Amino acid sequence: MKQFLSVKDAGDVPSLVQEALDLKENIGQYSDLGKGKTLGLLFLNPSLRTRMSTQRAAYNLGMNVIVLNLDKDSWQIEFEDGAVMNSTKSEHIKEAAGVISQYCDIIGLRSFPGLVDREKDYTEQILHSFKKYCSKPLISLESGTRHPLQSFADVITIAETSTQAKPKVVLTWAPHIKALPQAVPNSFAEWAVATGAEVVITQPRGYELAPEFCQGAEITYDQDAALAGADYVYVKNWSAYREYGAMPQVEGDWLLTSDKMNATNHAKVMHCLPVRRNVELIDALIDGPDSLVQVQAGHRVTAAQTVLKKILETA
Ligand code: AN0
Ligand code: CP
Repeated sequence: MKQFLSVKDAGDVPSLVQEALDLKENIGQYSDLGKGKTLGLLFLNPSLRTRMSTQRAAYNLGMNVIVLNLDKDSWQIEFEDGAVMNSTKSEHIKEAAGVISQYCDIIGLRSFPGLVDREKDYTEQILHSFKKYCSKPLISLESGTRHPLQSFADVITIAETSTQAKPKVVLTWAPHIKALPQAVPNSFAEWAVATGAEVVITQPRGYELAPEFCQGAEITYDQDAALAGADYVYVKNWSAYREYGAMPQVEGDWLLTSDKMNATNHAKVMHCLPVRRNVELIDALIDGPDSLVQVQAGHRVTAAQTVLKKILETA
């Protein structure tokens, strides 16, 4: 594996998931593989899970880790080629990426979308600038349009807990108080489809995801119909793609209830976290016996360690 920016870098997803489950059984098996190698984790936005799980995964492989909060602790970076840098941005990505590539053997980057300029977010300007100017393998720690390490952990979680070859996996929009990226649902949809699951996406009118991420999934505005017979219900809020970054008014009540869950096949409840309790998902479902949220978070280490191992083996 040369990079990990999307499901396209995963190869055959069911085999990669199996490799991850095998690695989980023997997490210390490759503790020397990354000896003498350094992972750089660069954050332009906050993180709990991604930061700690990827760091832990690197330690499990014997790597050193340097974490840098690029948004707070470093110079503000200019990403436009040809920019006249006479304002607040002190360093160009060309220099920064070249320097970081000398200090690190693998580089992880988190860069959330601005949710203002769809073109800028969906062409992945920041991620692609790093890719262009870094000379080392790049891992996405959530970019403008995708969160592949999260989605990989999610499909590992489904594979580990599923009793069916083709579970019904429902991705449902949930309420929130502020506009969130589409990265998690975009990414989850493409990974879940790649596992061969039956994938249904349900959202209110105005919240349709970009079609390129939903190929192979069924899409409905009817949450009840989507939930019928579901084996997994993945809950997530996102802002509008069409009216980019907006939060169009919603008809009906999209908050999942225990009553609504009665229509499912004793479905497991998933969320990538962080979750706003009783806004996005009710206490009873987060804390209930069918909640997988902690298992998903645990698998962030499995996912990151599998990706790092495969990159180290290729390098
Ligand atoms: C972010 C998002 O929705 O993309 C990160 C999730 C992993 N969530 C929030 O900002 C709450
Ligand atoms: N799920 C996830 O990526 O969490 P963090 O934003 O805390 O890393």
